[in-house]
Amino acid sequence: MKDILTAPFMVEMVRTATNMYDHGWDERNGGNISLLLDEREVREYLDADRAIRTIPTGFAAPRLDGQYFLVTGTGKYFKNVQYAPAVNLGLVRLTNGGEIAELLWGFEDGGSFTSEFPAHMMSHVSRLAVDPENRVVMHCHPANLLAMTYVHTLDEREFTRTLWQMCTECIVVFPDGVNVLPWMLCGTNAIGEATAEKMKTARLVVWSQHGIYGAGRDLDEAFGLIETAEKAAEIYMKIAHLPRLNTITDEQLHLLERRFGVKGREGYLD
Ligand code: 2HA
Ligand code: ZN
Repeated sequence: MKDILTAPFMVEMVRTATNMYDHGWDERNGGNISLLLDEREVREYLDADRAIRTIPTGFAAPRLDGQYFLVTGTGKYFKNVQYAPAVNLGLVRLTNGGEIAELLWGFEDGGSFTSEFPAHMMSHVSRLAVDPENRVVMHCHPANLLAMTYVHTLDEREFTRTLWQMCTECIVVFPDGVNVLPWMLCGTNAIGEATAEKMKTARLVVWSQHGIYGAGRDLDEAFGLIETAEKAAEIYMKIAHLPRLNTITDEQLHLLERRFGVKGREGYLD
């Protein structure tokens, strides 16, 4: 059996959590990541038939029955993931239609998966229906996107258009746009269901006055989506209070669509 700490999925997870912390997106215990794994790669590193303990999830997700996830722990600090992965991360397999998580590795201090596990798992279901290659759901608290939800309309078309106008690359990176939830109580099945619904039409979902969710085929894609949206929000927060003399026009956004072979969300460009 190979050492799981050397597994490419583990190395990448630790690097990503560290990088997110270094970006200031995950203060204290803020943020969470879940990474869908292949059974074949998991079995290279552990005996997947021996559960350390079982943890009820509190929701059903039949689509995910038998699936393996590497996930950050509740109350755990991203800052510490690199120093103690086996305490701050856990590897679980969902069984009983998603109602039970079998812990196969990690959470060594008796811990459990993130409080946002419902939002993560329900979002995986939504994204897998759109893109069978989706593997990652990521949540964090980037300051400028949060700030923007205090001063910008939460209308999804307007929110997306503003971000597209802030950096030339935005429409290329997230042509599907950014969906937005109003403030809701976090850690509940209700916000999980609402997030998953929004994940059907975009890989980025803003939680107003809280943070953002990103989804992607790998950790780099999810990270890069959030990174790009956060950069755009930063520029917006630098200029929102100033007279705007120039912008990226819809005509120019159409030029970008053609040049890069992407299509902005239906009805979002004039
Ligand atoms: O504590 O970010 O949304 C982790 C969170 C909750
Ligand atoms: Zn959060």
